[in-house]
Amino acid sequence: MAVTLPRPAPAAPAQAAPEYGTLPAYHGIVSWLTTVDHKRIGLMYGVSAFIFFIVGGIEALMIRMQLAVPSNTFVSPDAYNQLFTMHGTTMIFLFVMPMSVAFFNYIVPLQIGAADVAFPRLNAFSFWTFLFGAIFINISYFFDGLPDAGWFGYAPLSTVTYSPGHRLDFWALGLQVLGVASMAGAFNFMVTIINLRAPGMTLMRMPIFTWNTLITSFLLVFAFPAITVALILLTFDRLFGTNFYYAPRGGDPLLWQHLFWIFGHPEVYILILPPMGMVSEILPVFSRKPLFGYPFVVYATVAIGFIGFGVWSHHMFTTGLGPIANSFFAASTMLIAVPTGVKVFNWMGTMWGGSIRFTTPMMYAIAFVSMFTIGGLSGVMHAVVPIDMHHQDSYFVVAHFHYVLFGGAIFGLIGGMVFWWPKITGRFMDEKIGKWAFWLIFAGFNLTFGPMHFLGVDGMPRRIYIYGENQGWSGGWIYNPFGGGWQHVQWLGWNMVATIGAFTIALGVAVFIYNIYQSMRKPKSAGNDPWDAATLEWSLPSPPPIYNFAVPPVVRSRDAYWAWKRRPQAVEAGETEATLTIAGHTVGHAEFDEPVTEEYLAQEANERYIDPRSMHLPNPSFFPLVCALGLVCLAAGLIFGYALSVAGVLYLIVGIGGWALEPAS
Ligand code: HEM
Ligand SMILES: [Cu+2]
Repeated sequence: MAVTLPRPAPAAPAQAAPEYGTLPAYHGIVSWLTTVDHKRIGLMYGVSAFIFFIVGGIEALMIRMQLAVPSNTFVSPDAYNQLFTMHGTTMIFLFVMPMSVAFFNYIVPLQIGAADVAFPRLNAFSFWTFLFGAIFINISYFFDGLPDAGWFGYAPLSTVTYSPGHRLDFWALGLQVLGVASMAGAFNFMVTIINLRAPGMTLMRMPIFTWNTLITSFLLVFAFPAITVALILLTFDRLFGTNFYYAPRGGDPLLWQHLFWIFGHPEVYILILPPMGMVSEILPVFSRKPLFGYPFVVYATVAIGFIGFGVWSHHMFTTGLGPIANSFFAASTMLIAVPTGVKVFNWMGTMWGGSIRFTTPMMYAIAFVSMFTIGGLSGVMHAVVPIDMHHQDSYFVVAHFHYVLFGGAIFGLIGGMVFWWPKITGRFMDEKIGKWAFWLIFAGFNLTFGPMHFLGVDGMPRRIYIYGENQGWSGGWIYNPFGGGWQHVQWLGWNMVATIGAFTIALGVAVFIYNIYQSMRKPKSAGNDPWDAATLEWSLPSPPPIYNFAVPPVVRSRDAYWAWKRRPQAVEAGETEATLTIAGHTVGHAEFDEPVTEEYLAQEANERYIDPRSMHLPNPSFFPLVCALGLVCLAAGLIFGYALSVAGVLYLIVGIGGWALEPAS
């Protein structure tokens, strides 16, 4: 029978974390260096990624400063190459990916009712390896200058012939180190999600963000080997005199493009699936309706994961692959738009007929759906080969991928930050300041990247540092009320508009950061479940205790926590199987006659803190940090001298040995 509830169950009262919230083993900074707690690792990922967001953003602002007006001399051509290369590399590998991993870490174990990830020390190793790899790429600034061959490092630009010095060595080796971090993390989350789910949480009862994490992990594991091979060959070409990529000596630059894009296209799904998962959590909560067509969203995501490996050559239509290959990749690319479109309709179906609350996270989620759709549509345009011949390397492409990466990924990630902020910090962000930040970022985003569509079809190529007055990418009319009337000025034009937009985004991000700052000064008053949310992490105190769940949660339906909050009514109804509904929409089915009923009800214990000393927890460890250091020294030695590599190997031996021999708990 159906049990309909007019209002959600009341949130549990706010409760301050008691003194024993942390374990005694280490204190202060050492406790962070040795932590294996997935929540702390998630926080460290999040903070580092956000810092790199600011770095990548400053690089973007410098690019836009240079391009604001024709014949500008704000930066040199060499600096410009470094700026766009490091802007792309930073945003992709050092911001969007690790920020998603921050949420995998913090949220996924809580969503599936686990005590931690499957391999807590491996998780710490992933983080330190990421951090050291990220710093390694950036310190090239102090030696030879920053990498400058574009984020996809095309050969032969990346060969020693065109890029002597060590810039590209820092880039290739640094990405290699980051790859190790990604692979270790991906295996960890695959094992965690497959093995550590709470009793009763079948795959089709799994929260949708966890589903996206699982699929993203598979994509990482299958995509990264391709770039690993590509980078090994590049490093051998550059350091050991082999010749894989340099055509005049018989190498094949197209080999690089194939290897890179076999990784690169799945990579764009690695970037977008986690934010899609976040949006798929946010929309139901603030529409007070379960995700519309949950199985279709899951299957569509799986389908995207598979087809994503069969479209890579759409980045290479202009390389002369021939009509057969071009037709195949055009068709496969258009095919992938189908499951993507399915998801867009599911998100709209979720909002349809819901009682929508326009909170800040919801605004970002709606912005995600609409802006991502614009970017997706221009993507389908590139799939048409003769059209792509014109788009290739123009600002139309820059507009396209920023609509998916910024309008999609970034809006999803910021929405996720605001959504889970009360869970992670116990505090609220201010809604009013949050809306100011949202509208500034949203308006700035469209001002920046909308005009790039026009510049692109007007023929403005990407990766140019300068353009002339007479090329048609500048110049506009302005009205002077003090005489002269309408006047034509050279400094005005779509490029100037884009630059003003970029600074508007920066202002919005500054307001967002202020919101974080003022929120951290407020008391922890968020309570366990401020949004009346659907998944298990919201059953815990905010911030969650170090051990996560006092009793293992028992899952009886999809949207487990929504169902659990409605259990008294379902039990009262005296039925063995109840259909739980919110605002007329089915949340889940709960079978209350199973022998675990007692345990199901015992979950109340999870709403409070208990003494963590009564819980079994993994020990902190120094060895993940030691191993990560060893790995980065090994890589750095190829540039700075082999003695450093030898030291790195010794570190690794000590690290792995100690890791193997120390007691895990
Ligand atoms: C603050 C907002 C941003 C602005 C103003 C901005 C601006 C730009 C501009 C003007 C370019 C083209 C440079 C050129 O071709 O000469 C560019 C390239 C690029 N951007 Fe952004 N961007 C922003 C945010 C992002 C984000 C959030 C991402 C990814 C998540 C991203 C990823 C990229 C990539 C991959 C490239 C290509 C780099 C290359 O050609 O090697 N950008 N950006
Ligand atoms: Cu692609």
